[in-house]
Amino acid sequence: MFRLKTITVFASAVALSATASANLLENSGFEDPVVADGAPFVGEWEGFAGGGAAGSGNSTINPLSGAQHLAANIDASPNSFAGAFQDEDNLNAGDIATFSIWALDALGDTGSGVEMRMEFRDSVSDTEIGRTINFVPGDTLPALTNNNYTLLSISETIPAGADTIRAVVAIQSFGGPATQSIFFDDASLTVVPEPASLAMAGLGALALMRRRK
Ligand SMILES: [Ca+2]
Ligand SMILES: [Ca+2]
Repeated sequence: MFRLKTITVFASAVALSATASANLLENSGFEDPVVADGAPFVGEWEGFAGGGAAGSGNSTINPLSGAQHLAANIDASPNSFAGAFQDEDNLNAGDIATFSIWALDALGDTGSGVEMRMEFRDSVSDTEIGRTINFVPGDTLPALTNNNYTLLSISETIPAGADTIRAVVAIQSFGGPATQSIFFDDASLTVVPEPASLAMAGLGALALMRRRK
């Protein structure tokens, strides 16, 4: 009898581990305006740009879905950058976060300056705890083309002390001046509970069952 209950608890823990959260990002398809109005950064995309004729914002030229996407553009000025980010708060350290977004190289001959990352922050002290490396298509991610959108995706465990993820996509010319135009659409940020907390939840349920037995 006891052995049967143990198997049941284990099976439920396995089922939980495969369940990711719903998409935590708002305006994930860029159908609503990308803003540039400062904090807060939760619930909306904040566009940013600097250097040369850089800019980012909504575009209707070639969306992956819906009527709009995010377009990030820079000219051949050195040290230019453009992109957008969004914060998601009330997260749990130890959970595994996955940030993904579809991207297309509108000019067909660049893309090396595209990057995506997650910045892990503490909302109380408003400081950065850490960040993923910059994931660059053609290096750690699939190279972009100008024909089809390519899915870019990164996963990392939320570090201790962090309760917020800043999901960032951008293009830049820090490696050398280059005119670039990248389209982004259908972003996603999901979390799955850390395996350790799942095991603890399973043990808790097991202890409860043993007490009731
Ligand atoms: Ca869209
Ligand atoms: Ca804002």
